[in-house]
Amino acid sequence: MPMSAGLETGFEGVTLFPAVLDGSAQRALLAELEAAFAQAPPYRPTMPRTGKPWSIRQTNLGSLGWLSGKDAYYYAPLNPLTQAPWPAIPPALLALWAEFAGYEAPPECCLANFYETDKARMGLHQDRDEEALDAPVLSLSLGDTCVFRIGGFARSDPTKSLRLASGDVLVLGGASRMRFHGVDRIIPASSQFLPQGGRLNLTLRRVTKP
Ligand code: MD3
Ligand code: FE
Repeated sequence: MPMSAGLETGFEGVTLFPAVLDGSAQRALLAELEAAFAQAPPYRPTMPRTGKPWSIRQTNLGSLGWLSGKDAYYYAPLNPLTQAPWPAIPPALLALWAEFAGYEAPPECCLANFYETDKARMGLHQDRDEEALDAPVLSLSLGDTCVFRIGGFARSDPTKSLRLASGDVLVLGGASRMRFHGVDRIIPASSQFLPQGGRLNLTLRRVTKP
């Protein structure tokens, strides 16, 4: 059971748990993540088909990585840049999943999104490449606050904005698992946590059916 109730967001199945990790827990986790990122360096993906570069960089941890291929998005057990398995998901992130996700099986993918400049954003999209759509998605934000947007089940449905700050956990499950969502912008210098500034998002997903 989560230690705090979490904030209702107005969307059933979408719960914000503010400041779950305090500064020292965030620093301990970041040290572990940096060791993992040295093994699997962040890269700039390109959009399938168009080849347009993303404004963010990405890498993965866990048994399956989420990748943007030439023709489609896909999950793969090896890092195509190194041919090595992705680094393990740190225990502190697995513990967040155990506490907040309420799912029978552990996450298989931790996608790390690096929003390094105030130009970095993520357009409205759905997460639909997973088989286990009954599992929630859990997101941990580190560094600068972002303006996150969540909408309905069609791109043109009305949306609402939420601010996600360093240490916040957002859980997206149930009927809301397939809602369109994205990141409009990063608020520069809103946190001192990351030495270079910017925002680091860790998204935990169950990919296969347990
Ligand atoms: C799924 N990342 O990696 S948090 C993504 O902040 C992604 O980097 C954003 O969207 C980020 O796919 C947002 C993850 C998230 C948030 C809301 C969702 C996943 C969601 C709502 C419904 C389904
Ligand atoms: Fe997403």
